[in-house]
Amino acid sequence: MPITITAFQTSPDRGQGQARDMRVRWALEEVGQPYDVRLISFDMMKEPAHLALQPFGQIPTYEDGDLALFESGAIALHIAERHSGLLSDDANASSRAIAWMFAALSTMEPPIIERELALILESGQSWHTERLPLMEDRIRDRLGQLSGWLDDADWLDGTFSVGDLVMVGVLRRLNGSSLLNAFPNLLAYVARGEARPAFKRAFAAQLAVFERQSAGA
Ligand code: GTB
Repeated sequence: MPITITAFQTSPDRGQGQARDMRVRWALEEVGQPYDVRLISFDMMKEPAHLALQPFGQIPTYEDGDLALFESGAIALHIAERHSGLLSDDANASSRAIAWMFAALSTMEPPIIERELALILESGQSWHTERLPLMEDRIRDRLGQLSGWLDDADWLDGTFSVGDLVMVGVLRRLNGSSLLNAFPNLLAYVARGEARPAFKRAFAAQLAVFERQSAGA
């Protein structure tokens, strides 16, 4: 049985690759592992069969033989640990790459998601216009720190790693906002990630789901 992941049956972002199956697809493409995708609806995500795989009723999940995983970061790390290409053979470099993966998920992503949720769910609130700039300042602070670290390097710690893969995925959540524009090196960093053949294959695969849907297939 091939590796099987889950993804949205109906892509809410119209194929922009913003859902978290994208980082799992990208990691699998980087290490050259074929995979199947089980597309599921929002209703299916809340059914017992899916909740047994993902306790919060979300995508993505990952199944390989008798192993079932949830949480895109844990899945990306598992793929990186089992296959070569996303972690260095040097133990210290590998640990630093994992630190960057955690930095992406627990330092960079939360304020970005908080802003997204505020835009979607709180725009009607009286305090929204006051709160939004505060949230954006918090994101800018983090982007400034990250930009300072990256400087003119291609990747966060030497060669491309799972840390970069997850970080680029997180920064892509800012596409459509102007927040990255003040940081040309981060714009170039995201573009470098998106230029990788494995990213392109992953992106095309999830876009194809949207295009099939739109064509009514
Ligand atoms: N921490 C988990 C992980 O990293 O795996 C979070 C998983 C998660 O948030 N999954 C979302 C989900 O299943 C999809 S990715 N949501 C359904 C639910 O909770 O009921 C988040 C997402 C959704 C939509 C867009 N978009 O339209 O642009 C972007 C990202």
